[in-house]
Order: sequence, then structure tokens, then C-alpha cells
Amino acid sequence: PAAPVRVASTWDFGIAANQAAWAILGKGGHALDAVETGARVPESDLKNHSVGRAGYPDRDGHVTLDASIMDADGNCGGVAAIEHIAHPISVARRVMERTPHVLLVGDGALQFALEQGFKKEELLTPESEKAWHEWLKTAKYKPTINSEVRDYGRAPDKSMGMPGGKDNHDTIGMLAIDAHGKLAGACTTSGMAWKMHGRVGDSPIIGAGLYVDGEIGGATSTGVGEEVIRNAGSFLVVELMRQGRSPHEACKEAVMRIIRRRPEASKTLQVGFLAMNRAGEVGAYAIQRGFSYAVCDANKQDALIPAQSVY
Ligand code: SD4
Repeated sequence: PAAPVRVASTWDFGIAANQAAWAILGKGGHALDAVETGARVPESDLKNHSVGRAGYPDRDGHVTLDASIMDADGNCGGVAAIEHIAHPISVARRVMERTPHVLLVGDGALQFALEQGFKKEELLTPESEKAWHEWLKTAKYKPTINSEVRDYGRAPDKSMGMPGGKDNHDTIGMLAIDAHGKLAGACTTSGMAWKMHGRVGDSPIIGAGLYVDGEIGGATSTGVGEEVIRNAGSFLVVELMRQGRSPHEACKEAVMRIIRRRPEASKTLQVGFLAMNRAGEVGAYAIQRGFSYAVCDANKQDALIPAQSVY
């Protein structure tokens, strides 16, 4: 049987992103167009301080963005630590389609974006600047477990860096399968708030924050990127699916790998994986409570599912 047309995204802001993707998928459009269009939604959202415009800056006050995109045939592109461009996911796609390269960083990524006609903008909003000034008072760096505290069940701990609150979210990772049975994925983020200038997370790294293999499925991640890179997280999830695991089981095993490698550190940090296989089945797993993912298909347009977790 043909796989259902479906899109899945990390966190609750994935619902709105999925709807934008569905406008393309539902009409028989391509998964690659769908994930790019969907990822642009949180990139534009001024209430969202962890993706795109209005993202929280690094410790020096620069908003630096990471993004990647990949299709079923191994075509992929990314930008890392790019500044002043509101839609890094679209620059990542241009890197994939219009350069012989896979990853452009920093000034070079900006230069390429400007050559491609993207507009140079100030992405630091007054609200994010204010939060940065607050952080500077103590300047302690410890990533929060989930910047979205809604169902984490604990008051946000200010000493952990990022102020909590309903309007804060994390990286968006998105996976889709279209009417032609083709998979694609996208991932975009402003990275960890108050990171060192020049720090790059997992999101723009193919195999870490995103991986797609048209024969098997795709995976994407959110949380502390260092732990995901260390374990080639999204590649690992896809390889586990190749060995016969379901998306859920594969995400769980990748989470367990992270914990086994650094058991103490893992108790206080979050990593979540989301995966979709070639049959369109979706699964997810996280270290900590509070990770959720949104799924959209012809039957259900706005399902938000809490991921299972270890703790
Ligand atoms: C990073 N994985 O830059 C991203 C950030 C994130 O929840 O997902 N935060 O490490």
C-alpha cells in the first residue's frame, strides 16, 4: 500500500508549521517544498525566541542561525552561524541547489544569501535584547531542559539561562512524505540562547540534527546539540530504522545511546528525536518530559502528541 501523505514536526509550534506544509502536500506537492515552507513559519514568528527572527542572541548579542534541508536522494544543504537573514532554511535550500557544497558558515553564508537576493535585516528584537541584558547580569550558561515549560511541570529556573514561558519553543525539525512517496526534512534554529559566538549546534549538520534516506526514512532532533553531534544522532536513528526498528524504537535507542555515553550529564539535559519511515509511520522519544511533536495528514490536521521520555 502507498504510504499516507503526512508531515510531522517538533514541538507545539509544529502545528502551524505543519499546516503551511500541508497546503502543499495536500495538493500533491513535493515534500521538499512542503518542509521549506513549513519551517519558514516559526522562522517568522516574533513570539518564538529559538528559531529565526527574534531568536535569542549569543552571549555577545548576535543572533546567529543554523539550518539544514535534505531530500530523499541525498541532496542536502545547510547554513551555520548565519546572521541577518530571516529565513536560513531557504538559504540552506539554495546551498543545496545552487552550489557544489553542502554547508556554508558565518560571513560566507551571509555573502551567498545576499548574492541570492535575500534581504539583510536586524533580527534582534527589543524583547530578545531585553532578555539578553537580563541574562548578562549573571551571565551563567546552562541550557534549559525545554524552553517550553508548559507541560514540564516545573517552574522555570532563571539560573538555567533562558527565561521560561509559554511563548518559548525550541528548534523546529520537520519530516514529510508526499503523494509521490518521497521524503524530505528540514531543521532550523537560533541554537542555544547565550551560546559562545561562533558556536554551531546539531541543526545544520547533516547526520546530526537532520538525516533523510529515501530508502528508509528520516530523523531530526532538538535539545542540546552537542550531545546529538557527539552521537551522530539523526543518522543513528535512520540506521536503526534500517535494521528494522520502528521510528519510535529507533528514537528510543538513540536517546539511550546518549544516556549511556554520558549518564550523569544526561540527567539534566534534554534531547528529543523525531523520525518518520518510508511507510509514513512517525515516532519520537526524548530524555526528559515535555517534548511534543505535531503530526498532520488527511485525517488529522493538528494532532499534538507528547513524546515518551526516559525521565
Ligand atoms: C542546538 N538543537 O543548537 C539546537 C537547539 C535546540 O532545544 O533544539 N534547542 O543545539
